[in-house]
Amino acid sequence: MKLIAALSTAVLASTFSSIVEAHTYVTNFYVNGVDQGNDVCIRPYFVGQDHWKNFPIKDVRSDDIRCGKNNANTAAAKSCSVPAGGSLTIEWHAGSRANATDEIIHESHHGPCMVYLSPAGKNSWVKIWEDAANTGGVWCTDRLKKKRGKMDGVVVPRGLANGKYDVRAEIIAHHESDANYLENSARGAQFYIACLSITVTNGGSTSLPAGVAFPGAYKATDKGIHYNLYSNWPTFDAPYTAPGPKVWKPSAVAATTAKPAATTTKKAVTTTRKAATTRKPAATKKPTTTRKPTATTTRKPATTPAKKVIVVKKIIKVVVVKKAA
Ligand SMILES: [Cu+2]
Repeated sequence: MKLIAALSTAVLASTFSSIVEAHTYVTNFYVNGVDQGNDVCIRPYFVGQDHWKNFPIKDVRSDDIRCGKNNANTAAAKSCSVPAGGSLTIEWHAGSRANATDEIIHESHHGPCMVYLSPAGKNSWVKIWEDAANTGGVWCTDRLKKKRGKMDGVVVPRGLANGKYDVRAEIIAHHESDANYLENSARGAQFYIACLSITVTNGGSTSLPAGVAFPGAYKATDKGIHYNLYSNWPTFDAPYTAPGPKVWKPSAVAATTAKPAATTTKKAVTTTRKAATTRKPAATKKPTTTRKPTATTTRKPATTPAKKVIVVKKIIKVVVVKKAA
């Protein structure tokens, strides 16, 4: 019995290996370039008789589109600490990471890569990074193969509030997405997904904006999903637009960190009062145009400190003169 079981798994493994190695999954996760260990902080992939961990998800209406097969509401055993502003590197493989010639993802699999962030367990995903460029028919998947599977360039926004977050990393393979999955479930776009757990430290006061839900964010008919990779080979349908929301630009973060600028404007207001007699003519002309006010408010802080210095210098001089006297 044991022998038969061993034989059957061996046969299964050998028949599956060629298909299995065509796909991709995440094995490792790095924080600021430091490998956190095999499978660490990654939701464990589901493995079943008819599903291997590198298998794609295809139905965007399924809960599986959130974090992979049967993983919508699971959690990683550990959450990795990442300082706000720190970098995340997500390493993908088709088969074994120990195999130096692992193909990472099959050469037929071309498509974009995306990374989303959500407060832990909230299913409110904000896209923080994407590589959807397909210049000359070279996609993120092709670049990934050259980098030995390392999806890099992902940064946790500076100023993001401390706390636990879920990271959703995704690759879409378009080699069969000229077909719409809803019309032909044997084909369609293939989604490779991994969810990671991170704990942000050294953060600021910026919370994530409202995100999108999975399922919900994608439709099988989205232009970046039902997409014909071969229509204009090798230039493809450039420019390609990835599905989902646009990448969140942490300009919101810059705005919160720029608070000191807001306080200097207040000071500028008080100094303008003093200077009101000399500048009034210019001030009355300016309101007619709509754009100038921003220009004037930004310029004012630059001139006021200098003026203040002069005033302070004068005061000091007076004090010095008085003391000397
Ligand atoms: Cu595949």
